[in-house]
Amino acid sequence: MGLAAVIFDVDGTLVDSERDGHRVAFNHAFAAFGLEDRWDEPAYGRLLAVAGGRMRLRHYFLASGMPESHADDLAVALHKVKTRLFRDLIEDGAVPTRPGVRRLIDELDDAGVHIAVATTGSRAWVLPLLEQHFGTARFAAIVTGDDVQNLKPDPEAFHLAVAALGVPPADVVVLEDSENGVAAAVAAGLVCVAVTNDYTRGDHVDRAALVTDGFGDPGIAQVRNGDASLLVDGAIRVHTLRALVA
Ligand code: XBP
Ligand code: MG
Repeated sequence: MGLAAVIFDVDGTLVDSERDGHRVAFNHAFAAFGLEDRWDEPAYGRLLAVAGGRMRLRHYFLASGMPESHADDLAVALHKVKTRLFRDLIEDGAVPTRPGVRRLIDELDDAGVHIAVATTGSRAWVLPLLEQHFGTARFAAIVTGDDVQNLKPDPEAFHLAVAALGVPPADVVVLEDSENGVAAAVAAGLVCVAVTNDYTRGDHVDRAALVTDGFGDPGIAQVRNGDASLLVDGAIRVHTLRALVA
């Protein structure tokens, strides 16, 4: 049938959310708990290998020698505060969309291509973020970290999104930014485009059908892997995604 739907990852793909968003919220949560811990930009980039904010905290506390039961309890409590603080950052306009993604979503809408979301992030902030930038009603399915048993790189979120969309997997393209995300999409049997960012530029994403450093707005998206002729005026457009499932 051709391109029936596009599934977007959120963090690092729809929005530039990690360095100045989640990382800041984690650090404010540490301060709210009276902890001296702070995650600087390089440390947080390494911690991003662990999907899920609560699991990232647990991993960090265990690695610092904290007993498991304390690490579990503190991760749960601190992540609740972090999520509230991240919602505040969203409301303050501190989590912007990536250049070019809004244009692509408008084009997909105009072309009658369904769009969906499959993210590891928490529903408590994903919904207000999508509402703020796009309107949640535009998404035929929204799968979050709260809806799955297994986070990326497990393919569960993409399996749920494809089932909710009700379209053949062969007619779907995924847009992701990270190694975990591309691995999850490929494991779900889906064609994936990787749009890397400052944090994920070094990730192993070459199982994606196309790897670029941005959506191509403004300026030209640099293609790291795949056929650069699929871009339109140096940008990822509907034509690009259609060509990948033709
Ligand atoms: C990226 C993640 C998320 C965020 C933090 O999700 O791994 O955990 O880093 O959000 P995506 P939470 O799949 O959208 O790239 O603290 O809500 O987990
Ligand atoms: Mg991501």
